[in-house]
Amino acid sequence: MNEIRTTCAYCGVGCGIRAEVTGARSVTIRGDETHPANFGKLCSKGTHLGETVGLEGRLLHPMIGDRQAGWDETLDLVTGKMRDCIAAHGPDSVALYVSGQLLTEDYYAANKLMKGFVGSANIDTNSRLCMASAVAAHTRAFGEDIVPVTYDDLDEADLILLVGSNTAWCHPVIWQRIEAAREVRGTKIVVIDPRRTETAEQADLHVRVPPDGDVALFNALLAEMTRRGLADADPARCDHGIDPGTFDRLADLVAAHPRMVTVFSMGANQSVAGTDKGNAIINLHLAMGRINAPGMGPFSMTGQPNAMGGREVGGLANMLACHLGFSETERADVTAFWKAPRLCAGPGLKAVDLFRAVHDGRVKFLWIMATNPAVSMPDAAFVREALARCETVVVSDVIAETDTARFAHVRLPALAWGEKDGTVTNSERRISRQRALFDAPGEARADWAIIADVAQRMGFAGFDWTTAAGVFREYAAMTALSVKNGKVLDLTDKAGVNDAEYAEMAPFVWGGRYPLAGRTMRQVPVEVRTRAADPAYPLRLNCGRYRDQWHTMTRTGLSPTLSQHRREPLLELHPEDAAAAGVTHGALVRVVTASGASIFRASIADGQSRGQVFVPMHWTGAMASGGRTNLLADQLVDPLSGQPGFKNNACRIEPVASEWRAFLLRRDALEPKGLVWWSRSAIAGGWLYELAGDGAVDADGLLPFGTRAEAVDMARGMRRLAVLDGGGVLIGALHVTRSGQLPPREWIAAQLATAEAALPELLAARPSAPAPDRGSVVCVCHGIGAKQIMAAAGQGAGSVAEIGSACGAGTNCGSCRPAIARMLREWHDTLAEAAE
Ligand SMILES: Nc1nc2c(c(=O)[nH]1)N[C@H]1C(S)=C(S)[C@@H](COP(=O)(O)OP(=O)(O)OC[C@H]3O[C@@H](n4cnc5c(=O)[nH]c(N)nc54)[C@H](O)[C@@H]3O)O[C@H]1N2
Ligand SMILES: Nc1nc2c(c(=O)[nH]1)N[C@H]1C(S)=C(S)[C@@H](COP(=O)(O)OP(=O)(O)OC[C@H]3O[C@@H](n4cnc5c(=O)[nH]c(N)nc54)[C@H](O)[C@@H]3O)O[C@H]1N2
Ligand code: SF4
Ligand SMILES: [Mo]
Repeated sequence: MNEIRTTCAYCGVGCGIRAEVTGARSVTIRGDETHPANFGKLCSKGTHLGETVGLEGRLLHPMIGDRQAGWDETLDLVTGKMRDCIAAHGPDSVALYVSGQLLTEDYYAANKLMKGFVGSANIDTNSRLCMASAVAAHTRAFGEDIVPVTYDDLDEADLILLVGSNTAWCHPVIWQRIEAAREVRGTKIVVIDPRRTETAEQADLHVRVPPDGDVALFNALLAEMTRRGLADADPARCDHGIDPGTFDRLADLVAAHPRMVTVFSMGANQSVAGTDKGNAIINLHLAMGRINAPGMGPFSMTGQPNAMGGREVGGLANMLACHLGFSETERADVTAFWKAPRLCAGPGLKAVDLFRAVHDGRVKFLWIMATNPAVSMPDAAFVREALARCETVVVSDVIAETDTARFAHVRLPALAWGEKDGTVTNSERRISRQRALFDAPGEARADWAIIADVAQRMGFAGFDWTTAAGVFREYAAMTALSVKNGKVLDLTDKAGVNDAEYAEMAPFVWGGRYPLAGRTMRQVPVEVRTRAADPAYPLRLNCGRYRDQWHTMTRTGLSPTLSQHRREPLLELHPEDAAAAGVTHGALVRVVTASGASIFRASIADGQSRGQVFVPMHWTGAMASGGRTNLLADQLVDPLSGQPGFKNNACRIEPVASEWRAFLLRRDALEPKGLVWWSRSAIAGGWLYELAGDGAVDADGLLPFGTRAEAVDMARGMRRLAVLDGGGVLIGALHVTRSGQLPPREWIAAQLATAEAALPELLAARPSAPAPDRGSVVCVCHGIGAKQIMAAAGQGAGSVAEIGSACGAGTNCGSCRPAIARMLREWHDTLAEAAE
């Protein structure tokens, strides 16, 4: 048995995994019970990582335009363009845009190349869209970017405030840990979020804060605690817009529980007041002395697997490596350590400004690594225009066709999770190893090795590492400079690890459990700031994540299992807003902002507050014609951190009409043209498309070639087609209606690539002897549907655990347990109503 311990590819929880390699490209995944981040647990995404290690869609060779080229030719080209650009236009005409999905070793190499040798700090990271406000808040309050808690503090807290965090979906293993604390010690959970998420549903108290109302809320809390003699501060009282009863309950909870952890993530950071939100939270902890002791502290949770590692090695344009700034001494120290010929003089351009500089031609050479800015940056149409104008765009990715890769002059194939080898740092400052499970496919190479190769071709010394361990040792040794400059970050005891020790290195936390104990900490005055109202765009547009999708879906979008949870990008809205706009549940709706417009499927949900709508961030041009959230987001940023205010744009909505609607099954993907709407979703053996259009339906263009059967049902306005290959295997199906209802998709989708169903069944999209309808899938691990769960409830299963014993749902990764709890509550409410 070939079992390898590694770390999950996805979120900042940083779960340890035991991977058993079972074949050339197959692996069995389970949680590592010895890893201190997760003690064996994994969420749905981690559990199903094995589905994403295939080579489908991978970029396996260097590409110049559409031509496959050798590494030498390609890197000579990249180096030549970079050198010419620097010679003709100076170092600042070159930029790197990198990512928290790089390993620390990759990040270190990229940062050293740009800041030390190209001589420009124009290297920024997608963490600018994610953590930059928390970094700025930490730096203002603590003098260094330090997270002052570890996961142990969650176990030992009596009160946990979750601010702008849908923890049950985005950090599910942390959520399970919080729930365990509630079971063990009765920890109270408060969710501060404008909408009722699955996390909020599970909380003891849900505070529906108005969009960007957090600074006012935390100031008001601080004032109230001061009034009660529990805090020492002088904040201005301000109107917080929370109903008085809820505010009093929150204040009572805060007053009663000194062991309080305040977790914050994107609802705090992604705001034009993101830095002040972080400091408002930290201020409360400082004023109440709730920091540097068990079970208490402000806790900015990281999003990406290595967001924290990137912060350590200086991935952000406004820092040097190892938490150092740009003072004379710090610059001199770094220059000496790197033997840097021309260290950058000061901060470089932050992401939004960086793409502006690409747009107006100041930056002419852009190298993008491990991020998909054509989708994930705000004002995506502007970003695409910038990419299209740029003289040289180099993209290092693991996937061949991303929305960003379409603009690349050169594409460099990088090692993916499962092949790469190095370290990542999670939310609690824990450094863990990611280890390779498979050999490098095709000609793919480690990101750090590609960067080092370019640096050496440029003639720069100090890039002759031969292993990831070599890069890590150099970084660890460099933290002597942070120590010298009075910082906490210190890995110098790892600077001497040999290759074997590095290979075996066990997870460890740097900075210890209370890294700020004994250090100076300050309360920072914060300002209530929000966006101006605009009568043309009366609704607030909020956005965020789905439980089973990761960012721009380049990997999770390929998983049939993970795609079951949400197949389409939905616009969630309050029933009264829907009625006012003439939008019905399940219909298409156009969202319009000052920046752009995009179409979504409407989902009327009372979890949304009146006047606010919610959309997912995930869908790309490769997956749908609509659902393009960042066409809607503007370029407004927090003035201190430069982080975009993604969560609060102004919009209006309008219904979208189409003459027909359809679904389509196919083995391989295509991008339909000329439709009102399309989106696709992975199913076993192919893709399920949802379509809407006007005029004639181009069945020939949509369906593959094969033996075709067709049925037309005039009465119901339906046309149904099925395509079989020579062996009777279903290779395509198209069901169109101009007036009626389309049948449910899951049964017929399961027939794709099989020869099990009879033609009349395929044309009806249901089996002749119908199997019991399991309803929409809730538990993706065991494939248990809503109707099966309700049936178990009907037979007396009264708790999530009892549902698990009855039908298995929720017993594997546990990501669906909040959804089951909600269903049980709704079931009991219905029973109670019926009894009245
Ligand atoms: N399933 C899944 N998990 C992920 C990811 C993923 O793509 N998919 N990505 C990872 C990454 S990189 C990140 S950064 C994290 C993000 O993790 P989260 O921050 O939990 O995720 P989001 O859904 O973006 O936003 C969280 C919540 O902020 C709320 N919010 C919006 N405006 C406000 C406001 O003004 N105040 C408050 N208090 N709340 C507000 C939203 O309603 C939303 O419920 O998730 C990580 N984990
Ligand atoms: N509207 C809106 N927009 C948002 C957000 C939001 O909440 N709302 N959230 C923001 C946040 S917090 C984040 S973190 C960003 C995320 O946004 P992105 O970083 O753009 O999202 P990903 O899809 O994770 O892109 C990662 C890319 O790197 C590739 N990749 C994966 N591993 C490797 C590797 O090892 N090497 C290389 N070279 N490539 C690799 C993947 O194939 C993929 O193309 O989105 C931001 N944008
Ligand atoms: S919580 Fe889930 S996605 Fe995050 S690291 Fe753990 S298994 Fe991976
Ligand atoms: Mo993120």
